[in-house]
Amino acid sequence: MGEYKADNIVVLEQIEGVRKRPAMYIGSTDWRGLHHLVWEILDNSVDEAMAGYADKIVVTLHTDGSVSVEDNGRGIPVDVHPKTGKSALEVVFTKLHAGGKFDSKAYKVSGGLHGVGVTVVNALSEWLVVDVWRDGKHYRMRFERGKVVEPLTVVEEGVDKRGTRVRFKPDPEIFETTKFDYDIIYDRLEELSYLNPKVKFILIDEFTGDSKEFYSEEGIKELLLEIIGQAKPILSESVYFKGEGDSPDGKAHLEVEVAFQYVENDGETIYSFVNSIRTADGGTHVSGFRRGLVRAINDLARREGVLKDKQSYTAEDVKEGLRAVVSVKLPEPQFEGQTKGKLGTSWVRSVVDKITYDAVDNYFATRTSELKAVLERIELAKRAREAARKSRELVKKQAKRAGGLLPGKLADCSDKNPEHRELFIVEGDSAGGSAKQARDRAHQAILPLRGKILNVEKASLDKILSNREIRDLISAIGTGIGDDIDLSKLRYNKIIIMTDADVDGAHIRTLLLTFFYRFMKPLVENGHVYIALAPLYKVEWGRGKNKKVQYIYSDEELEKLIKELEDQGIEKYEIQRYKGLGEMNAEQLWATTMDPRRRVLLQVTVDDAEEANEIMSILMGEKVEPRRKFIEEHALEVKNLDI
Ligand code: 0RA
Repeated sequence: MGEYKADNIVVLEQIEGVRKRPAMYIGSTDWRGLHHLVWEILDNSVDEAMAGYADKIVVTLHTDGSVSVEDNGRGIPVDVHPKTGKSALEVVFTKLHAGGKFDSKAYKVSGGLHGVGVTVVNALSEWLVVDVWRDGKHYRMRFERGKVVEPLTVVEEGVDKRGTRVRFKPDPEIFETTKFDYDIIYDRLEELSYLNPKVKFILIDEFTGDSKEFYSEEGIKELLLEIIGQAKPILSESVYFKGEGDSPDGKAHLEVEVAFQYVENDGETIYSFVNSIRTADGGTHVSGFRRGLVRAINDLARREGVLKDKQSYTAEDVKEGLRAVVSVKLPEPQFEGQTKGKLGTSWVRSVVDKITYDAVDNYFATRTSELKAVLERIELAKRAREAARKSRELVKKQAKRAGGLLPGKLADCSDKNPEHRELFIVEGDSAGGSAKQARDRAHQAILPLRGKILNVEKASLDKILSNREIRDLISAIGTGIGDDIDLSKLRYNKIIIMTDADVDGAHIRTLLLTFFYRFMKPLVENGHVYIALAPLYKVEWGRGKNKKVQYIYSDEELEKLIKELEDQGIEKYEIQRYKGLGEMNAEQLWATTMDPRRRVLLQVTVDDAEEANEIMSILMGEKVEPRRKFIEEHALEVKNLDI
């Protein structure tokens, strides 16, 4: 019995220790630490499912502030250890790093950010109740702040249900907040459903009555489809492979699972996981995948004769259009970085590299036409990158020439103070001509752009940058572009896009905005970019001294004015519809669109960079239809009216 007492003292001391320094075990006592408790409990049920014994996991947010996780697995063992007289269940919930079979690799694959054990959850809960259904019985045990308050008892016999339910209420003495967030748990379960295919995850919110089911038949292949979204794939189906390997010392085993695809859109997206935990900043598993892919692609391209012996594609070329999910499992992963979102375990890199190389090499060995499509995509990225670099250099060179050589078409203004200067970007030479006549020469500069040159359906980046008109624009603005942008060199305080109020005008305006967003974002962020609103109609009425003229900027406004006029008994009025800026004479253009006292300017802002980025990718995307539709619907929806 002495042994039993000593053991109990150790258990109580351990619980004390966890409650004294909770952050040591769960990272923090804020909302992050709070949700960590759920992940911890969830991990155990997921492990049971991964071992093939459970296929359903239900998470419930209860109105008493507790949360429960229930699975239909084998049920936590309840057999009593003869020496201590304690059940296996009690040991699992009261001893830190419970030894024996619960720690064995066969049962526990996780451990990483989580994996501190359910004892920690128990110690940090006001109360915790475990229900186990196995061997035809329903068992229950209850704890408070880590200590047993109701011993293991059989609540019911003759039941054929199997499984485990852990329900706990976080201790408000420990946590800054004890309110669980539906959305956070929702996201995690969705992610888990992709990482653990064929397992049904259910989330129930008893506060609202909401519930949600997550199920994936094909796992990360389906997650990859989510990531690809509307983008157009290059390969007829995504590449999928699995592999395993060992650490050099032979002590650790690694499992790798990858799905990838190439799409027509630019950029690279890789979702990566370690032991089912998202690694937002990648790490050695991701760099191993990239390296293996680049090596395989280069060797395949050489074999195909697409590359000569000495040529090769760089990682930069290979990543354009790449969409991938990389998931690895290994014991005791090391995490790095501020938010521990990066895998640091270095031997993982070479193992994933080799597995990737072999799998990609093998996959394309028999799929020549698919390989050719990918190589074409990569070649395109390489050329685009080279063209972009060349034109950046050209722009830089231009800017370096004494005072910067200004484009010939630019009708510059005379005031030297950039604060007072405005640049009008005008669509078409004829409107440009009127604008030059109409302007206030001291403060307003005019740069006419030939619309049809910009009006390309598939305006790829290199096309935009090698475009004469765009280069003129860059020279006129003076700041340079991209990472080298220097706002102190900005030659105009206001850059005003002045295009026709029709679909073509909207298209050109959108291309210009896309350009500003991609290459001169700080200009947008600092509110230097505007859209000039051109009138759609001119309405005239009255005679002689009573003659009245009003410019109208929308159809609703026109309807309103006509109603007003007719209400006033004015039967005779004349409506002129402007089809384009070119139709207006200089005087009219000044009065309606350029005179700072009368014009309507819309300031272009990027207050939500992510949202804007998404919009831009629709606009820049490969699919013409959604883009055209979007442009027509949203082109004039710009915030901040500056009249
Ligand atoms: C170890 C052995 C056995 C079941 C479990 C662990 C188990 C643990 C958890 C935690 C949450 N749900 C769980 N389900 C099962 C079973 C040993 C046996 O029956 O032979």
